[in-house]
Amino acid sequence: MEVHSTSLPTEFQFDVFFSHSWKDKKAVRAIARRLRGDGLRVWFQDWMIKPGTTKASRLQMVEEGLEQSRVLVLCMSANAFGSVWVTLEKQTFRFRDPLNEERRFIPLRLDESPIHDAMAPFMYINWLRKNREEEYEKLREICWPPRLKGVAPGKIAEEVIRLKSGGPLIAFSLSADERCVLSGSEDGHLRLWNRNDGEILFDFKHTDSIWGVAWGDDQRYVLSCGRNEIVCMLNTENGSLLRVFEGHTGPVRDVVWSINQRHIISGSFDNSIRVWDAETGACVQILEGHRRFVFSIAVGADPHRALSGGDRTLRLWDLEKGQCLRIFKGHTGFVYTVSLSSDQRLGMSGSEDKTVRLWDLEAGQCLRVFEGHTGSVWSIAWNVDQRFALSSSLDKTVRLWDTETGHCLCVLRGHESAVVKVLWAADQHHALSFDSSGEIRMWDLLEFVRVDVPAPLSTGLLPASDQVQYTNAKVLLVGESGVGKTGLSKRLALDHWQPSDSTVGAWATQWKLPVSSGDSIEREIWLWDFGGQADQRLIHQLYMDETALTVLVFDGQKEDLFETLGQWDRDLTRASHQGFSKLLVAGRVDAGGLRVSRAQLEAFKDERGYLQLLETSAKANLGCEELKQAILAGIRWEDIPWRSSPLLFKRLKEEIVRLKDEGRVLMRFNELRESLALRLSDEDVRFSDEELKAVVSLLAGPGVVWELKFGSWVLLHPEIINAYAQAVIQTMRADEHERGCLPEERVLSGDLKYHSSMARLEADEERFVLLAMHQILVERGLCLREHTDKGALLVFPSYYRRERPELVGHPAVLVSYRFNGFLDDVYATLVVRLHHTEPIRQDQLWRYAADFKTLTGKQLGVKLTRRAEGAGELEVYFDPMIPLEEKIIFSKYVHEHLLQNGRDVERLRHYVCPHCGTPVGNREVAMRKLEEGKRDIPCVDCEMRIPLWDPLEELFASSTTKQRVRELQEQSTIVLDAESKERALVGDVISTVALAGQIKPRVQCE
Ligand SMILES: Nc1nc2c(ncn2[C@@H]2O[C@H](COP(=O)(O)OP(=O)(O)OP(=O)(O)O)[C@@H](O)[C@H]2O)c(=O)[nH]1
Ligand SMILES: [Mg+2]
Repeated sequence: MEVHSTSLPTEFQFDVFFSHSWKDKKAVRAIARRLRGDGLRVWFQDWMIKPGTTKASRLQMVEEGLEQSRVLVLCMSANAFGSVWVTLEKQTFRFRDPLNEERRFIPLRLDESPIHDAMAPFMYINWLRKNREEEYEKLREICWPPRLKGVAPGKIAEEVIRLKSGGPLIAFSLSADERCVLSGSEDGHLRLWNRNDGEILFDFKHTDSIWGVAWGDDQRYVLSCGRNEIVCMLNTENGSLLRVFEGHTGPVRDVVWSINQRHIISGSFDNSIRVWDAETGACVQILEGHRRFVFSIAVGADPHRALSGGDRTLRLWDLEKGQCLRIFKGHTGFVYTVSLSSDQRLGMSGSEDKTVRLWDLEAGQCLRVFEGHTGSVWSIAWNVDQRFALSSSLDKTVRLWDTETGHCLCVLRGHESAVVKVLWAADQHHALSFDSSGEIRMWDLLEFVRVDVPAPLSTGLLPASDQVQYTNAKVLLVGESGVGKTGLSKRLALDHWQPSDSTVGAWATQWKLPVSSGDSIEREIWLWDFGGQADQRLIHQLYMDETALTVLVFDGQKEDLFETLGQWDRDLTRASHQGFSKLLVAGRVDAGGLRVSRAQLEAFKDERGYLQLLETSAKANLGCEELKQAILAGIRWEDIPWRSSPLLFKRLKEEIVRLKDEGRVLMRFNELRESLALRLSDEDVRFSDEELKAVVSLLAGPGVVWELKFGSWVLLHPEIINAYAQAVIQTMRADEHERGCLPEERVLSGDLKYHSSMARLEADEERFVLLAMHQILVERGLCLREHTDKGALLVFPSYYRRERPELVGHPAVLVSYRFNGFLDDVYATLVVRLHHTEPIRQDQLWRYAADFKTLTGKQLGVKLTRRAEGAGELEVYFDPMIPLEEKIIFSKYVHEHLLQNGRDVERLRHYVCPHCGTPVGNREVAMRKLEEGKRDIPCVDCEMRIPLWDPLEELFASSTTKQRVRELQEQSTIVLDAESKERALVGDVISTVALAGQIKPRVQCE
């Protein structure tokens, strides 16, 4: 908590002065820090007096400090009772003056040395005892200033109300006059409470859990929604049910009123948002786009706009046109809450990933990331002038943020359960927080949100002492194998040359930059060096999100250079969702210069939008400095959000990265904690398990480390998983029949074909990495586990090489899709997921084709064909005897899968003339006509009309089909989750046993 002393109207500038021997500095600093963290203004010599200050001014500063402090804490110890005692004792006089009622004096005993006679009469704080917490409370109570009296120490709460609810409360809303609270509970009670005395005004029992409640402005009507898939409108006078809004096909998570109260907007686990007419109850718009669960909706002054949060994205909607205007990506977990600024230019979101993000809605860009919570963020509230925001979390705290400086102004502690909801009171300086046990707390935040606290300009920020602002940019080095990427990245990050073996997986390191002048935001670069061998490219895509700049390195000696470069350029564009800067770099020029003309390369550079073309040699140190400068200049820092983080988080991150750079691969959480505690012991840095866990998960978001799902392991080098995955693929390729499968036992025991330059881990680490890799492959749906007599087999659909023979029984292609993306992945995951859906049985796998059977034994399937430039076409075919409904559900499932995993998806129906049986030749045109709303087209042969909008299309668009497909999707997700959990359990068991040292390194399969 950062308290700005200048803004406080008290007589004393400091609440407490620490008087101590310099030899006890370290111990005293820890106590001083804690008090400061609790909001007290502390005079501690080390913070107040800079090294190098002359003795005369030092004495004067001490004198002034004593004069301006209310409480003196005298730290007693052997050191203190030694030569400095006279000075220390002298400092106490003005505090011991009985006539001076305002000041207080309290000795604090640091060690067991006998207490000096002069101190004997005084009650003291005993810092020796085991129950130090109690002693700390005492100390804090004494130091607690009158300006905060009447307020529980450390809590700025003025008022606590407990609602007596049977089950946990999930949703809250406050009436406009702030007198009543509406709550929704897990056990289905919608209750209206009198906020003053907690009396229940009405209690309406729903059939299922209530997840969202909203109060109309005129206080006459309230809304509720929940697991039972409906939205209800009730009369607040008698709690009678006025209207039911039906249509969602999944639980409804959130509901809000539009600003003019004419519409109601609800967000559901059926992935859609519905807009309802409040008068008639009719659904006037269905907004689709979220790929999974909608958790939260926010509306502002413009009745046509809404912001929603769900799957890892936020979406901005035009409610009138039913269009998604913008998608915001960045969170690495579900988005549980969203909020709009009053001018509607900014958005804020809180997520499962424990961060709060600030978004520029017009530019579509994330501006800041606020770190500090150690649990999911559930609610966010913005004050009217948009400068301050509150966030509440599962970690039982509320944080107050200054959105301009990024500082966390205070942490409100006191709740004993997850804080579900936080709000500003109408006076804009009180906050109300609601926890799941039914406790409501009201906090006075006036001292933090006073309007006369000047808003610092965003340039020239003053850093708060316990917080940091930083930003990091991801720079990738990519290109063919052997072009000199690793050589260059060593040169860039470590400034030295060292010959290297071919990279297996990827290597990432942090490249620190000096703080640029003008602001206090630390800038850092993460440099990623990817192995260029073909087998690895697939896996690298996992790391390409949020790239700021890519360096495409090439070998100037290569024959078909432009073809290679073109391919890489396309892959890069495909892999990232956002734009990034690009540099084109020739490597190893000392070993031979360019074979093609520079002018040609310049033309390629300009055409494809590369910023610069550079010729380099890491070995001879040629062009490396230029490359460094080009990277620094090429990163668009203004497009990268900056992060505001507790200093503690930052320190922990740095030390974890250091451990990583030192070569640690795998650590148990406890081991990590101890090793960090040891490393940070000199700095007095203390941290809780929750804080460390939060830091680990913040690092796991962008893939810097991974948390294994078993045995509480932290993998410091996630790229090692790629290296092992590559070995799995190589092993499959080595099979002369390329059957696309491997015994699970072989994979888990590491009996694989490894690349010559890959250094395997020690056996006791390797088996956990193998388990984790196996789990990821299964969970991501890249492979199937098939049980056979000889044990489980891992089946990789995209590695089947047997050509499919011509189909018998003439199954007809119903629809095909053109799409872009990582074809192998999209295809493999589709086949695996289909395998896990109930109404379909897998039949045969072929080279890029998979046959399935329906429950009645009819054949259906998919076939992937590669087209030019890395695009693919997927055909969906059916036995003609399969009922239309089943065909549609299956093809819609495929459609949804491609939308979710591929890009530029185009659906092409195969129409056949119902009169003469001639297929429609130009499918693109037919689809375009259909989109334009044309109902039919003429047949080229018999010239009769071929209906475009037929029963099939109707079914395709129907909500029953959608719901059925979603059920199937959930089904496969459940199976995959269960498989993953099962693997995690295996991991846990092995991990526990290994810890007890009871088994030799050998992995059991089942
Ligand atoms: N002559 C010369 N050799 C270099 C230079 N940079 C790297 N090498 C050597 O060339 C070979 C390939 O270089 P790397 O940097 O490992 O190539 P890479 O692009 O990282 O290759 P992958 O990791 O396989 O994708 C290694 O033997 C390096 O030691 C250079 O500037 N000049
Ligand atoms: Mg390399």
